[in-house]
Amino acid sequence: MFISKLIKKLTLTAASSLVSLIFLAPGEASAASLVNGGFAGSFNGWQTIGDASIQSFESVGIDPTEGDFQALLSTTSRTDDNFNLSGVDAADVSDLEIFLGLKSGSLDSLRNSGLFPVEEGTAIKQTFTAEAGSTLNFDFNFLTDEFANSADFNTFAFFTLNNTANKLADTFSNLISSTFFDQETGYGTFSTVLSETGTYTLAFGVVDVGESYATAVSIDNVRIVPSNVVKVPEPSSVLGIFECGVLVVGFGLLKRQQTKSSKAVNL
Ligand SMILES: [Ca+2]
Ligand SMILES: [Ca+2]
Repeated sequence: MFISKLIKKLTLTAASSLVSLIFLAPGEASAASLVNGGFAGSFNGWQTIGDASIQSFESVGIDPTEGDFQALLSTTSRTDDNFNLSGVDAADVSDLEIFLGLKSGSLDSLRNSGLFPVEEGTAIKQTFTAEAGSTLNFDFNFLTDEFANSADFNTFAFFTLNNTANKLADTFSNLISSTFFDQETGYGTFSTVLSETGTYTLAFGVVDVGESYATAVSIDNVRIVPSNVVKVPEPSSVLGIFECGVLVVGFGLLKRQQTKSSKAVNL
């Protein structure tokens, strides 16, 4: 009896080890939560193509919305003008589309006016996992030396989520004067709810159109806000139902949630 139990136990142990090995097999992509959404001095966690750099207020006169640094992506190659900041040329549109997992022509289809096609630009991307119902938020500032409402040179910034491209801003957006470029939108926040639990690839980019003037987008404070906010009962009803110890835990959670919420909207 003892022997058979021992054999059964050993078999189960071996089986569970095998399961562990299967799930931890090397080479498996193990996407994790989004990291370095504030671009804290580097592109750690992000992949880049083209003229992508980390910039501070001191370096470009654009105030990041989180911490001391932000990502700045531009449409410029080193021979274009003086705005190339990374020493890496902007990438040809076909290379950008491959990097972003987009079908050929996808970026040009976002350009809804004008004579000239999308030519080159810059993008960054990161793959992460998120729970259904969580909210993706990020801050962006579109900057350009192109003329406002430039139909033929309507350079633009965009983001992609799981290989679908969406325009963020172009020369028809509301622009104000800028210090580093001629005009900018100023930082705004984009938010979208992630409907499914799973793996997401998020990318940001900017492209020029024909011989348009230098354009850029700065990105900061990319963050995922979970939806699983624990609802804490009103203190009056808690007193009638729960022990004092539970009440203390409840208030602790409430305080944490409030801190989290205020962080999420504090731009
Ligand atoms: Ca930052
Ligand atoms: Ca260019």
